[in-house]
Amino acid sequence: DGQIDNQRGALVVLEGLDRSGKTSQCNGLLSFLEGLGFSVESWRFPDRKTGVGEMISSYLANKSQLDDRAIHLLFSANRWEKRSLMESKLKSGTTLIVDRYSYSGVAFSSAKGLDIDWCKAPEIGLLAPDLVLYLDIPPEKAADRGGYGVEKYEQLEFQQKVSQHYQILRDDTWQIIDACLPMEDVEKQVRELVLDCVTACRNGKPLSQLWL
Ligand code: 2DT
Repeated sequence: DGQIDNQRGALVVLEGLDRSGKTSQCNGLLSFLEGLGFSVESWRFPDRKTGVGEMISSYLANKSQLDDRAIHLLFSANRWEKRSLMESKLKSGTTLIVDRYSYSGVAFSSAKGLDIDWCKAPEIGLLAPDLVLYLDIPPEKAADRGGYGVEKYEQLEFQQKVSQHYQILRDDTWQIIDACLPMEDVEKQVRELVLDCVTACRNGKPLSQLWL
């Protein structure tokens, strides 16, 4: 029936500091939802495979230097270049599980000292997530989890700033999950919240846009 054709997928974003467990939860969610028979894809930002993504990747690996505002706009452009595909996937009924999104964009750049409204501006009009799962972990604990890698932002002091800036971005699409709990408990909460969200989207919750 026509109702079924109109059922859209959900846009679910996972956010949190480095080593908060986002990537593991994204992978877990993907197989969980696939197992239930949903159409689902797992995405991540930055998407390092595009031309813009290659520039971002080189910056993060400290192989190139860019002005703070220039790299901010590249991260944003990297989302814009995926926007129409994102919209068509959602409208055709595919749920997207996205590892980092505009909140990372604003939290990381404003943690460098850039004005928060300036940081938000280029994100305006991107698709708004239906649900943001924030995996909450104290920066010191995240650092203890096997340490950081060698990329640009992977230092405790900077992560502490990012953590503070994330808090400013919380809105009613956010659910804060204690990422220090055992992984199975985190996973259980994540699954329940995502199932509710997927159901709401199938029942006609409209897609909306960020920060308008
Ligand atoms: P991963 O380690 O998750 O690949 O992230 N970042 C990310 C930004 O500064 N702005 C953004 O818009 C996004 C999506 C967070 C790579 C690093 O890039 C940062 C960590």
